[in-house]
Amino acid sequence: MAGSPVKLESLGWDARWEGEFAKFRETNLTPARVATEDKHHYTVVGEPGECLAVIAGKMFHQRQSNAGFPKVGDWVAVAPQPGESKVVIHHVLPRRTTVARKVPGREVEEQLLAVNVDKAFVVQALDATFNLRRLERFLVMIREGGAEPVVILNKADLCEDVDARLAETQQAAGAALVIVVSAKTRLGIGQLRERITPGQTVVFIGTSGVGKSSLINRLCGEEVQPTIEVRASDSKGRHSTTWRELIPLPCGGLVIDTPGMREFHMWMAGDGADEAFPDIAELAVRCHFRNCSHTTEKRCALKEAVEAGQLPRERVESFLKLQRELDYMTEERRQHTYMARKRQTKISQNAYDQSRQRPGGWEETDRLQ
Ligand SMILES: Nc1nc2c(ncn2[C@@H]2O[C@H](COP(=O)(O)OP(=O)(O)OP(=O)(O)O)[C@@H](O)[C@H]2O)c(=O)[nH]1
Ligand SMILES: [Mg+2]
Ligand SMILES: [Zn+2]
Repeated sequence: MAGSPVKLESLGWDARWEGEFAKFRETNLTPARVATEDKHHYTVVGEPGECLAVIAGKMFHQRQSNAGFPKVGDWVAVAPQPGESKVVIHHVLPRRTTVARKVPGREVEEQLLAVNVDKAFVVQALDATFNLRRLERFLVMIREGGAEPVVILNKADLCEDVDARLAETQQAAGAALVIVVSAKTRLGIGQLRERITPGQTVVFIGTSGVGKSSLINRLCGEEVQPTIEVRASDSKGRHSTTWRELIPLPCGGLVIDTPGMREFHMWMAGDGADEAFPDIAELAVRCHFRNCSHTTEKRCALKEAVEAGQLPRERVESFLKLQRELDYMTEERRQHTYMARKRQTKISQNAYDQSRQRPGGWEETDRLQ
């Protein structure tokens, strides 16, 4: 590795990571964190500094899915290659948190946007693109993966009624903190900085043009990330950030910039929806029927709250829509795993048959799996 020496603690390393890494130390591997990824080419940063990295052939073949590849934010075990400046990644430490979505298009596969982040800053712009329903989707996604969401309302300079927007957002955000900022006037930047303590990792997510990179530049005190002017006509930006990258802040802490997302589908299904909608989860236990679908049933606490004006109708609709999507994904994924297992069994069976006919046949078929 090359560059100036870096303390692992400043990258988020702690006693728990050290404990998990102990077995790799015995085999002379060293820890490093993935800073950038680009089609299986990586930069990692560890004690000696930053360097290029490739993944070990064995790891390439043994992974179960794309999620098995190292991602920005991962802690990995690396080995130097004699006579080369690149290192080889041999293992990825188990992830503490993930931020994931379903890959765009029809495939049922998870796409990891960032891993091992303590917090996720969900950025929305206080302009024509402001959308509470979209915010709710992001919050569900983050809660599912275990990171703490913080809602950032940027471009306050463009908004006439910040207080009203803040109140609406606070209701949609549940327990998540909401911070109003402007990358342009620097309003609230200090508050943002205070939320990122040394050793912590924060990912910025949100649609293209909301100002993620502009805010990161403000936090860094210099232009480290490129930004592009948005079209005034529809407030939409062209994508200016094209990769994910782990960036150290001068005041300690690390941020991950991500490209804006156009398409966003739920991936995991767990308690994320309930956690992102605590007001609804709390009310729903009062429905008369335990398995109330909150649509046609009588004595539904959600419907009553909407009628009494205590809960916005759109919020309930948004919750039900997300719930349906999550249920659908769970079912799709169940089918997907079932099919994959079936294929696997078939391959093993063929391999077994062949190995009986041909001595030493296992070696060749091992590669198939
Ligand atoms: N008026 C105003 N404009 C802002 C503010 N923050 C960012 N912008 C502008 O919004 C545009 C998009 O900003 P970026 O930081 O590139 O947005 P991004 O979220 O990183 O976009 P992608 O990288 O495409 O996902 C740029 O023209 C910025 O100058 C703000 O607080 N107020
Ligand atoms: Mg950007
Ligand atoms: Zn109900």
